[in-house]
Amino acid sequence: MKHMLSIAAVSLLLGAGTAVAQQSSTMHDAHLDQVDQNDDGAVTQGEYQTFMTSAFSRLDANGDGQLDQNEASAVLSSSQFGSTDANGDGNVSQQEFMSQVMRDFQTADRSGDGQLR
Ligand SMILES: [Ca+2]
Ligand SMILES: [Ca+2]
Ligand SMILES: [Ca+2]
Repeated sequence: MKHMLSIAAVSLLLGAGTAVAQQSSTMHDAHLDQVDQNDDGAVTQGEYQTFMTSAFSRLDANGDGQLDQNEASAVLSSSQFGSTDANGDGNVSQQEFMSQVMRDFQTADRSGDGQLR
């Protein structure tokens, strides 16, 4: 899970975070809550995808559909940026971003039921 995007960081970025101190690298209930739109205690792939799509738009400050390293720096370390930038053009496109975060979802979903809880 070391390449996992920090949901904590993304949540904070979206302005939903209340506890700045909780910069845990593991997914914490408080952060999952913000992704869990229907509050059923589980984050489905769809909820995660919606959350991350909106995170991408917020990160993309200049709205060109790509994250440069500066835009991504709030949630990606430079080594994470490098591994997310699949075609190595120095920008993370929405497709690259989503394919990375959906891989992260599958990694985190150890039980393989398509839900994080
Ligand atoms: Ca849910
Ligand atoms: Ca951009
Ligand atoms: Ca790229």
